[in-house]
Amino acid sequence: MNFQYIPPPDNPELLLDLAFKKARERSNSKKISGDYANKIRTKELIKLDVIVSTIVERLEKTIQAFPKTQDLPFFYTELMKLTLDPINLKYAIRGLELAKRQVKRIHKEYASGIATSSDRQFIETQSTQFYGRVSSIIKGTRGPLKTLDHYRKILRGYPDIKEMYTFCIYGFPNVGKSTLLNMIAKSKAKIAPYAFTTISINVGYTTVGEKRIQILDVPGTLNREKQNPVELQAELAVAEVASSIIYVFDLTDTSGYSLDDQIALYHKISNIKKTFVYISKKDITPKEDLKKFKIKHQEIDTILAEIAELAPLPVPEVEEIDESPSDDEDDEDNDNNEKDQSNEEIDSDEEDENDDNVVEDINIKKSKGKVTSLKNDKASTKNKNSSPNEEETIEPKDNAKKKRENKKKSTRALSKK
Ligand SMILES: Nc1nc2c(ncn2[C@@H]2O[C@H](COP(=O)(O)OP(=O)(O)OP(=O)(O)O)[C@@H](O)[C@H]2O)c(=O)[nH]1
Ligand SMILES: [Mg+2]
Repeated sequence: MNFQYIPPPDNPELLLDLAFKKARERSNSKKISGDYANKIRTKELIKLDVIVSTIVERLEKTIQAFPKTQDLPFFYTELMKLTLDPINLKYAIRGLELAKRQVKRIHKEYASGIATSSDRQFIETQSTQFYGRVSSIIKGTRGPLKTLDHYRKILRGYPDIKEMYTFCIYGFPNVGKSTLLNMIAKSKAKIAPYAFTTISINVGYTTVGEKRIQILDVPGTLNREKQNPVELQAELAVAEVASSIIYVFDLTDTSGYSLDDQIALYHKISNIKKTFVYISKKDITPKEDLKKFKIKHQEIDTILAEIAELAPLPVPEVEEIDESPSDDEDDEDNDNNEKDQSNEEIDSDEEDENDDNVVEDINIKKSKGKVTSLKNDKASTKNKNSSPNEEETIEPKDNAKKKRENKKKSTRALSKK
């Protein structure tokens, strides 16, 4: 799931400028026949139409660019609770929706008055009033648009987690987790000699033999009851995404965390997920400290080889047998599409009779969600695919059909994410 490409929301003044400019250009480019009153009326109606359609289109684009929390996988909704205020995000979107509906409603009101008038002065007064009201509605979206721009920047930092075998590099802050990620994945995560250099989840990839593996480098975790939202991102990644853990021990005193604390956290995590132990900073670790360390640990290549054993083989590309879906199947799909469409939100002008100036009054509410503890090993079972039958090259027709149906289902599921 990629949040990188949410465009910056419009600035209200620039949006108004754009809409008014387009309206002028469109009305000037139209050749209008008839008497003077008809010319003025038609020109003004064109302007009103263009202003409304431009504004509605741009607001809608911004609204659609933001993820709908109800459509997101659990991991991302929880990540949102830790990194931003989802209720506030909802209110900002609601602000734009209200503005959109208000603009549509006043357009209806003014356009019908202008369309039935032949009085030039009346038409011009109505148009001026319309421009004024539209301007104040759009200026009222300044708050929501600012909020959305702020959240857009946070969302851009979210990891693009793919559906594949994943392990998580976990441990205390400053022990060398990001250094290890960079070494394995040839990535460029920020590294620095202080705690909490990493405050969001970094993702990298590596290939071991035929196996492609996703790696998460998470913020450091202190072994304490009440964790802050940055630490809780690590817990969330472990609980919801990782199938196994590489726990990083720093036996030097450079990280600033005692070995006893690191051991206590290791016992906690290894009770939850399959955990491999890696010792960082060996180049500056006294040999006697290495000898004294009794917890089973391995070199990174050995760990990766063992992790690769756990990862499923890549699913081979299956050549589709050309078997067009039956009419019944087509009908069923069409029915579903129709049902989906009928569930779409329909803008209702009636429900917004008293919406004027509501945008300005939106009271931004705060609500902080929490991930309070590590969850059970859901992800490890979720991520384990059974190995494909390598000998099976040509499938019986029934299998091919089933496979196609499954593929359809999984595509639908993924496209939901
Ligand atoms: N000498 C030596 N220094 C290392 C090694 N691995 C990491 N470091 C140093 O340890 C410091 C912390 O490294 P990071 O990789 O940022 O540690 P981290 O665990 O990701 O830290 P947080 O993101 O704050 O949790 C940096 O100054 C690194 O250069 C190593 O193998 N040898
Ligand atoms: Mg780091």
